[in-house]
Amino acid sequence: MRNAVKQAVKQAVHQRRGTLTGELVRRPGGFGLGQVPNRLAPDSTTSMVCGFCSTGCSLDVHLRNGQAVNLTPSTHYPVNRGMACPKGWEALTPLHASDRLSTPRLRDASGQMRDVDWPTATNAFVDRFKSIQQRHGAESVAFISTGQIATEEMALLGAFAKFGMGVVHGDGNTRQCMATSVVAYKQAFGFDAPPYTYDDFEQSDVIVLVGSNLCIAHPIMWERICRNQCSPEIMVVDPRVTETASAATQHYALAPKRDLTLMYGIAHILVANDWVDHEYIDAHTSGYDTFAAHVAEFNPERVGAATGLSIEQLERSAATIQAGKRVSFWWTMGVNQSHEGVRTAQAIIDLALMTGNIGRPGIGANSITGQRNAMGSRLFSNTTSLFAGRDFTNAEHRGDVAHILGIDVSVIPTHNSAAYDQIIDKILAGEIKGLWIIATNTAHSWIDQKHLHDVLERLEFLVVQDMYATTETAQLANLVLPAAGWGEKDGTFINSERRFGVIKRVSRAPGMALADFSIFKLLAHAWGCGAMFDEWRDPEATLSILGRLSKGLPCDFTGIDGYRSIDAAGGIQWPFPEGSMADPGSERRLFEDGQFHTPDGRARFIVDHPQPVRESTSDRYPLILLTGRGSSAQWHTQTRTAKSAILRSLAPTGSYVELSPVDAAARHITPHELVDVVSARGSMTAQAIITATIATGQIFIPMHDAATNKLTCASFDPHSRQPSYKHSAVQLNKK
Ligand SMILES: Nc1nc2c(c(=O)[nH]1)N[C@H]1C(S)=C(S)[C@@H](COP(=O)(O)OP(=O)(O)OC[C@H]3O[C@@H](n4cnc5c(=O)[nH]c(N)nc54)[C@H](O)[C@@H]3O)O[C@H]1N2
Ligand SMILES: Nc1nc2c(c(=O)[nH]1)N[C@H]1C(S)=C(S)[C@@H](COP(=O)(O)OP(=O)(O)OC[C@H]3O[C@@H](n4cnc5c(=O)[nH]c(N)nc54)[C@H](O)[C@@H]3O)O[C@H]1N2
Ligand code: SF4
Ligand SMILES: [Mo]
Repeated sequence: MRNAVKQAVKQAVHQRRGTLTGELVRRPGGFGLGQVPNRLAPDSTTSMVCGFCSTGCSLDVHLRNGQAVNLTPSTHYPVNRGMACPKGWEALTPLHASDRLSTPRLRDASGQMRDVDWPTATNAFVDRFKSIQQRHGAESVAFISTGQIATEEMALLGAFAKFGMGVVHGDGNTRQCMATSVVAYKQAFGFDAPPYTYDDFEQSDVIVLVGSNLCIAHPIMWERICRNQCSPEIMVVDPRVTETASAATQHYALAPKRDLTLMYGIAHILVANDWVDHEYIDAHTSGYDTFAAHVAEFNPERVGAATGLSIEQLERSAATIQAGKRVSFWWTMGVNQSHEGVRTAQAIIDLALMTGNIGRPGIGANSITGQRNAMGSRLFSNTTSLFAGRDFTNAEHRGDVAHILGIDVSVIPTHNSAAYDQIIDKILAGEIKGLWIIATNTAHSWIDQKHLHDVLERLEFLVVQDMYATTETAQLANLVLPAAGWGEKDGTFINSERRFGVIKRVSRAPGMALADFSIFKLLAHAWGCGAMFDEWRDPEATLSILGRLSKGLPCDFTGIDGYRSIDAAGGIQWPFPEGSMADPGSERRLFEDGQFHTPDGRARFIVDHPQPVRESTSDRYPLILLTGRGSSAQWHTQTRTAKSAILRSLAPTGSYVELSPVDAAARHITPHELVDVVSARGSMTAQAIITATIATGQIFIPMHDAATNKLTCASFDPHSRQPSYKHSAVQLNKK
C-alpha cells in the first residue's frame, strides 16, 4: 500500500510539474519545487483574477525570475477597468506568511501534532476514514467545502468524495452565504441563474440595494455605480447607516428582519396605483393574481408599524421604482442571512417581475455573490446539486452524469446531502464520525460556536485542508493537509455575473504544500479509485469535462476552449454554448427573450407569510446584534488579510462593538470603554464605539472577530438552511 501511495505522490507531484517548466527537486522527507515555478517567461507580466471576492477583478502580476514580485490592476478587463480594492493590491502578501503549512501534520497518540510526509498523511486519511465507514456505514464520513477553491478543484473533490469514497453528505461554506439565493432563483426562474452583468450598474436609473454594503464588501462594483452617467437614484435598505447608505440618495433604515414585510408593502402600493407592467406579467410570468391578492393585506399602516418606516417613506420608495425606466434590484447578506431569506429574495424578484424589470440593460433581480468562486461552487461542487445544476434524486440526471463521465451509475448517491447544520446535527447524533474540511474556517465562521466546538470534539477523525496551520479549525484537526493558495496554482473562478476567469501559478508554494487539485488526485489514488479520474489529468482537462457536463443546460459553456480563450476574451460569461455567435468577451444578461427555465417557460411569483424571528429581545437580552463585514481591508476570518501590515493598518484593531448614543447613555458607557457583550450562548469583551450610524436597540460587531459567533443564535431559513447571522438577542454591560 505504502509503495502505491508513494507512486501516487510521484504522480501528483508530476502532475504539478505538468503546469511547470521548473524542475521538481526531491527534498528529504518529500518533494519541493525548484527555482522556476511556472511556464511563464521568467521576467514577464501575466493577468489573473483576484483571489478574494466574487467581483472577479483582473490583476496584472509582474514576475522576476519566474516569481511574482508585485501586481497592478488590469486596465483592459471588463470587470474592474484598472481598479482594485486594498485586498486585491495586497493579494500576494498572505502567500509568504510565516504560519504557512509546508508539510502535512498528524496528531500522534499523545495529542501532539507532528510533521509527516505525504504517504503517511494519505495513509492516515484512507485508513481512518475507511475504518469509520466500515464500522458505521459509508455515510458516517462527510465533508465541508468552500466557494474559495478553483472550479476544477471543487468538482474533483465532489466527484472523488461522492463517487469514489461513497460519501453522501458534503456541503460547503456557500451554505452560509448563497443557499438562499440558490433556492430563490431555482423556484422563481427554474434554475440558479443570477441574470445580470456588471454593465447593469452603469445603465440603471434606479438602483435598489437591499441588505448590501457594497462600498465595503464589493468596492469595485460600487465603483461601477460611480461610473453611471444616468444620475441614478440609489435606494439602500439597511438597518444601519452604512458607508453605502451614506453615499446613497435614499436610505430606508428598516427594523432588522422586516424586509419581507417591506417588499410586500412596496408591492401593495404599486398594485394599488396600478404601477404594474401587465403586458410583461401576462406574457412571461405565472402566479401574479395570487401575489396581488396576498400583498393587498400589506397596507402602509401595517407595514409602517412593522418596519419602523413612515408612510411617506413607503410611498416614496414605490414612487421611485415606478418613475424608473431601468430599475435594478440587488441583494446580499442582509437578505440571505435571515430566518425568511428565501421568501425575501423572492419578494425582491416579485417586485422586478411585476414592474417588468427583467431582461433589459440596467435592470434585474440580482443576487450579488460573496466568495471568489461562489458561483463555481453553486454549479460544480456536486454538493447540494448534482453537476451543473442537476438533481441527485433524479434517475435521468444521474444516468446522464454517469454516461458523460464514463462511470457506473450506482456510485452516484440517490439522495441529497444533509445541509451544513444537519451535518453538525448528525455528528451530535453520532451518525457522522469523520469530517473533512476544505478551505473554510468553520471554528470561527459557523453560527453558535460553543455548540459547534462541543460537536466537533465528538468526531473520531477531523481532517483540515488549508494554507495555514494557525486557523481556529486547523488547530482542532487530527490531520492537516497543506494547500497551495491563490497564485500558487491553476484553475478558474466564476464571478458574480457568471464570468469565468483564470487563476495561474505565479508563486512557489511552500515546502510540500500542493494545489488542492493535486491533493484530491493523491487521495483518490490512495483510496484506490484513482483510475476513475484518469481523464481529470489536470485543471484544464477537468474544465473541458465540466463543459461536457454543462452541455444543453442553462449554464452550457461548451464554447469555452481552454484557459487561453478565457484570457483572450477578458473572461467569458456562461452561457456560452459551442457555436455561439456572441462575442465571448461581451457583457451578456439573461432572460432577454422572456423565456425562463421553468417547465412553462414563465417566471413564478412566490409569496408567503412573514414569520417571527427565532430569538426575540427580552428584558435580559434587550438589544439586537447585527453582524457583517467591517472594512474593505478585512476578509472573513482574516487568515489571509491579517498577514498584511498594509491591510492591518487599514482596519480597526482589536474587538469593537458599535452602539447608539442612546444605548450608551442608558448604560453610562463612554467612548472606547471596554464592555461585555453577552448572549444566551456566550460573551465577549469589546471596545465601545458610540455612533449614530446604528439605531437604538441594535448593536453591530464585525464577523472578522473570532468571538462574534460565540454570541450568534443558531436559526436557519427553512427552505435554504442558511444561517440567520444577523439577528441575535444580546445585552451589553459596563465592565
Ligand atoms: N471586505 C470584505 N469584502 C467581502 C467579504 C469580506 O469578508 N470582507 N466577504 C465577501 C462575502 S463571502 C460576502 S457573502 C459578501 C457580503 O456582502 P454584504 O452582504 O454586503 O455584507 P454584510 O456586511 O455581511 O451585510 C450587508 C448588510 O446587511 C445589513 N443587515 C443586517 N440585517 C439586515 C436586515 O435585516 N435587513 C437588511 N436589509 N439589511 C440587514 C448589515 O447592516 C450590513 O450592512 O461580501 C464579500 N466581500
Ligand atoms: N457572524 C457572522 N458570521 C458569518 C457571516 C456573517 O455575516 N456574520 N458571514 C458568513 C459568510 S457569507 C461566509 S462566506 C463565511 C466565510 O467563512 P469562512 O469560509 O470560514 O472564512 P475564510 O476566512 O474565508 O476561510 C477560508 C479558509 O480557507 C483557507 N484557504 C484560502 N485559500 C485556500 C485554498 O486555495 N485552498 C485551501 N485548502 N484553503 C484555502 C483560508 O486560510 C481560510 O482558513 O462566514 C460566514 N460567517
Ligand atoms: S473588489 Fe474583490 S475581486 Fe476586486 S480587487 Fe477587491 S477583493 Fe479583489
Ligand atoms: Mo459569503
